[in-house]
Amino acid sequence: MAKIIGREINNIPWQDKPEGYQYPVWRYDGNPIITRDNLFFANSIFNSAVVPFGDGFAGVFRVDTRTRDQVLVTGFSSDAINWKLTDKYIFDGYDPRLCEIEGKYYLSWVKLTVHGTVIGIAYTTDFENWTELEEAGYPVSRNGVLFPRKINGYYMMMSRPSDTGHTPFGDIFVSQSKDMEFWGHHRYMMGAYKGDASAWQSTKIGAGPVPIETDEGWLLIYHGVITTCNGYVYRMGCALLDIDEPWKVKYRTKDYIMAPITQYECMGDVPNVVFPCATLSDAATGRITIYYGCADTVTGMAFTTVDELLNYVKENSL
Ligand code: BMA
Repeated sequence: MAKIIGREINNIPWQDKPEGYQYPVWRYDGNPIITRDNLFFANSIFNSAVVPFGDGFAGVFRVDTRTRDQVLVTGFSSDAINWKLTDKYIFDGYDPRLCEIEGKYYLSWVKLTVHGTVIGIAYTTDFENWTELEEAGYPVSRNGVLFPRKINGYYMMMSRPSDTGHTPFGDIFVSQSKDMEFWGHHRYMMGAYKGDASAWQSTKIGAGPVPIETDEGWLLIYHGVITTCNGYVYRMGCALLDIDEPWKVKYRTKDYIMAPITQYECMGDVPNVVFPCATLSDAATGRITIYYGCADTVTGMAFTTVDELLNYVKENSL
């Protein structure tokens, strides 16, 4: 078994892979786990981030309100399936990721400014009080995702330079910082794949959850987009990155690992979207639970293991 380097989470949500199921990621049979019914002012609650916190779990949730404002709220859970969301907005914006580094929980998200979207960064230790840091770079950028430890003395963050619209292009870059304030040493990591060999990721890609450290490298789950007659379709892939120079991609899935196929992934405010923003992973068992937005409307959960993903990416690599 490949090893996850990280904490044990013995109460990680889990269901075994269904008998006869052929693919590396399978859905929770109680999906969706979060809907607009979780908050009276919500139009939709999706693309959200969770982490272990105390004896349970905490999260930052993307809520599009009933005025269609985009805000982030906190939430708490003892089992990581049933969530109690607060009605306090912590920031405007969308697509939060949460990353624990040296006892602080860092939030990176798509912050809205008059000049376009930027990567906002803030941290908390208690999910009550937040300290906002300098924005990481200038507009327009999205999908800012931190690595969970310093690498060779640098904090590292992936991001995806964008435009002010629905961005018909997009590649992943890695930036480095000594202090979480000044970012530089930018490196290209990987881009949309031009060609039929892997058309599901031919328009744009973006980092998903915080990467998982393994004894074989960083395991990254990301989203890939294709343009169809009916608009964009968002699917999930994964890649294995070099442990010391994570802009070096060792393997990357040719086939996707998950696509919108259920009713709650294919119907909603934006149909045909699965958008992963967080995982929980258990170093003892290799289990990984993925949290993902479904059709920009509700939040779902899916399961895999470190071996399922590593075997799949090696056997199906571009
Ligand atoms: C992206 C982001 C995501 C969203 C996706 C599909 O550009 O805005 O929040 O899930 O589009 O609409």
